[in-house]
Amino acid sequence: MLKKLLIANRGEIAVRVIRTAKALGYRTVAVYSEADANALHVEQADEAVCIGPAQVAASYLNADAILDAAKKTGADCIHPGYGFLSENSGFAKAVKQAGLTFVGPPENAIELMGSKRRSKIAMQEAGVPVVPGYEGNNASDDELIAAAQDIGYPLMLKASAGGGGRGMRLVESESELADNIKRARSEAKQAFGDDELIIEKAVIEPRHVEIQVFADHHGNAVYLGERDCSVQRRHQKVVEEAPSPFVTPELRKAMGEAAVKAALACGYEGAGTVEFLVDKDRNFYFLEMNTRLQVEHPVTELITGQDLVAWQLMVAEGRPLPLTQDDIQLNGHAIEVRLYAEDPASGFTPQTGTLHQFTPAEGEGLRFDTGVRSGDVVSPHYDPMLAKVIAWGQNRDEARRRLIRALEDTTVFGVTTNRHFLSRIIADDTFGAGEATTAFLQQAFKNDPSLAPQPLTIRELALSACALSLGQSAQKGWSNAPATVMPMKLEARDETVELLVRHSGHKLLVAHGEEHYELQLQSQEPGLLCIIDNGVRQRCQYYRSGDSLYLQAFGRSWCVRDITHQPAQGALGTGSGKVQATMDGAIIDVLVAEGDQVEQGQTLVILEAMKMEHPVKADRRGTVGQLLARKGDQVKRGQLLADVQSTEEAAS
Ligand code: MV4
Repeated sequence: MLKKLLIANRGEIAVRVIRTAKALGYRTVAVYSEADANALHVEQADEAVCIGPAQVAASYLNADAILDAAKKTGADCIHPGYGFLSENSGFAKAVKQAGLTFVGPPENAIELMGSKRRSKIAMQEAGVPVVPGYEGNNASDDELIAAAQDIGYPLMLKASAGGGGRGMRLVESESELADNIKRARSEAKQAFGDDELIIEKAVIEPRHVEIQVFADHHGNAVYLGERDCSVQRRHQKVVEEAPSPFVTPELRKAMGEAAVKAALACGYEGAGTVEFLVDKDRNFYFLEMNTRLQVEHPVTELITGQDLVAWQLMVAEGRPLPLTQDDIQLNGHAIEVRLYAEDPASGFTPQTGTLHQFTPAEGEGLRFDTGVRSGDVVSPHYDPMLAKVIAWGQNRDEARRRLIRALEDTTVFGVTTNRHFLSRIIADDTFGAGEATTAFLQQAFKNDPSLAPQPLTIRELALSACALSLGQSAQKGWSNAPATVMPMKLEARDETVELLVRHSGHKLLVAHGEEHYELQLQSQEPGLLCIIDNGVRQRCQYYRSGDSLYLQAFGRSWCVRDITHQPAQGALGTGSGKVQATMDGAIIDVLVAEGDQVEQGQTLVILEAMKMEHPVKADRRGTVGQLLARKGDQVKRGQLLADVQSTEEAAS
């Protein structure tokens, strides 16, 4: 009997494995790097061992340190999670040699599946459909060129040691072949230390459909349906769902049986995933087999009602699979998205920083798998995935609706995330119709607004001003004192916006150039405002950290910085001296005369617009040269009102 499980991983997958292991009565051991000392997976494990510094090569990839930790704690089995050492046959072997149980397949299955060429030959022999191509042993350039003649174009050159899209090249015509072979070889050598290449016919706009398989020590193997992971960006999965909207019951059975054949052919044990490409005519082709539990396993769990980590542990214990193929029923639909700290509006650059607040949404059919909580720091050392957000529904649209709500209602303050990009994909019509292929993000979705910076709307600006002005007053709400106009300067992304804010009673009127917006405050509590917006009660969550304000409302989230009290321009704080009307209105007072000395920020004239009084101020210190504004004048936005000359200018 196994008693103590060491999890050789971090983040959400470590937390996920610990959850089931504890529930089944195992003691759990976490390993962690110095950067992860306070991480959730460390907190949740019964025991934890530091295995080295932040760099993965020195910690999570350090097999010796992990085996030492197992020895020190008396762990009798090791779960590798995904990534890191999970598909390293040498590690699986070392675990066994140390007298421990590896919760994963035998090392020779890992090794076979690590070679595209050898696995493809093995699958072909087992009767699993593969993409037609050429898999010569260490084929020379001439052999590859000759083979390409028979295969035809377009074709794919793939590094035998590659995987997940690395070391792969599409070749459209014969004239491009020789050059591509050269480049592919040098890339493969660089990336994998092995320049062996194979050729395949290119499948056009394929879908990525993978089958979850399980095998035990007693010769049993089953499939637990498929997952459709066609929505990918640069070979990173973005959306995963089960079942696939493209797979018919007949196709499911054919692919499932092929995947089981694949598992049996390589003496597989435990959890595995057989990846296939599916073309528009529903032909399917073996691509590769992942010899680990996958990131996207939760969608399979939600539609089968099974705990795949529990199955892995049963298999590791030498027990038979808990269900036969006929017992495995699929129920409903599940969709998972990967919530990342990254900015889709600037090329998906990873974001780092403190996660001031992270509160997963709650609701029927929702599951969050996460390794972080409020207050954690998203560091540059590791993958910036914050959580997997998974929704189950009776049908696909119910799962979609629930997932969109979950994304919109999850509070994330502190780092920019891809949540809006994700909810736009799930809501998209092409995706909704089940028509997304691996080309979806590059084609139908490539001009989506979530992929470009969007200026804040006047409504978002008004709400920002509302939250900021509440933060400043000590009492609840605004006073009933006569209306005052406050200028406010906000920085959002790269833009700076100047607002005029007036509140009276519970009303707030915000002007930005010619736009204006009215909001009414209904109630407030820390971090939450209830407002009436155009007659509709809405909620807004916010978090203030220094002069940064994070907000979330209307299904969006954004951040502004209050720079009202910072010097206008640069350290010297000097503007051009050309003082203009900030909006269309009437001059109701002129407070200075030509020749007056004025300070930067001194009010020169009062402009009335939208029933509010707006002070128009000098943007530098100096002498009022021309004064063009006269009491009673109607002025247009941008109209020159006064010219403040710097003292040096006036002297010359
Ligand atoms: C292909 C292909 C078309 N034809 N092979 C990319 C990841 C790697 N596992 C295999 N990949 C592909 N192999 C042939 N013969 C197209 C892809 C491919 C792809 C596959 C799955 C998911 C997303 C993809 C995105 C671009 C290309």
